[in-house]
Amino acid sequence: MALKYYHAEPVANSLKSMIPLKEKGLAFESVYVDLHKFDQHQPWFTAINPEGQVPVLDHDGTIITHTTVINEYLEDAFPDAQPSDAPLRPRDPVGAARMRYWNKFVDEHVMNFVSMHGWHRMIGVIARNIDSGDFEKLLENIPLPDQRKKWATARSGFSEADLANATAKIEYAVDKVEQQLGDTRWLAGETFTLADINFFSHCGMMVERMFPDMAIATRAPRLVDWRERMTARPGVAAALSGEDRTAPGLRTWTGHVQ
Ligand SMILES: N[C@@H](CCC(=O)N[C@@H](CS)C(=O)NCC(=O)O)C(=O)O
Repeated sequence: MALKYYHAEPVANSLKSMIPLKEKGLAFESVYVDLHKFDQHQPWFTAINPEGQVPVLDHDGTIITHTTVINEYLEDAFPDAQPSDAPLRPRDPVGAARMRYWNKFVDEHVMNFVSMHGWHRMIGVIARNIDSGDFEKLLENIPLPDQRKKWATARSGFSEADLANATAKIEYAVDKVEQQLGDTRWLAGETFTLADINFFSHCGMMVERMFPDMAIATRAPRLVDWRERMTARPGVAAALSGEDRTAPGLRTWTGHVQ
């Protein structure tokens, strides 16, 4: 059995599938894909993932992409490799449904909105530093039309209306999580699941640093406590300790390394 994980910095999607790998104690080869050098759009990488995005899981030559799919795949392929407290996907149908409900919420209503702010602050700076001709060439290499548009928009800047809408979505998500954590210890119930990993990777980890105006400490104290319980887990800590090659001045987004 050979697992290979292609990933960038331990943040957002790259972090999201790294955590289950570590939590499950699976041995894997780590392949760093340098997004700052646009490795993800190079032919060697698009031969592996034609969509030109990280992360990618290679299991004995089978390629699995998209983090929510990768994380459920790991549950199906390695059901016996689990943290000592509980499986990452509840074994009962109701628990699994609750986990998937939160995954759907994060995938559809959180991920892209946090990402827009991240791109606005970080990718925008990177994109504006590329000369015009070179930038057009870079766009030609991007396989997904939506990602091509996102790169172009990052260069010119996202509109204030889009950014405000994204902030409102994130505030809604923070309040929803805070309320849920009043009812259950973890997002999908009494045990830590892939749902916690999803929200943490996209929003929970860096929300204060990205949005100081939200005053998370007073607005969402249960979220702060939940995050402390997450980062105390050895699997999560191991995933977070991966290398971050982001230039220090651009770390408002990745933020976990000072
Ligand atoms: N839906 C995909 C999204 C993957 C994604 O957005 N990856 C980002 C990194 S967090 C990426 O590769 N960005 C580089 C680019 O699009 O050029 C997943 O869940 O894996």
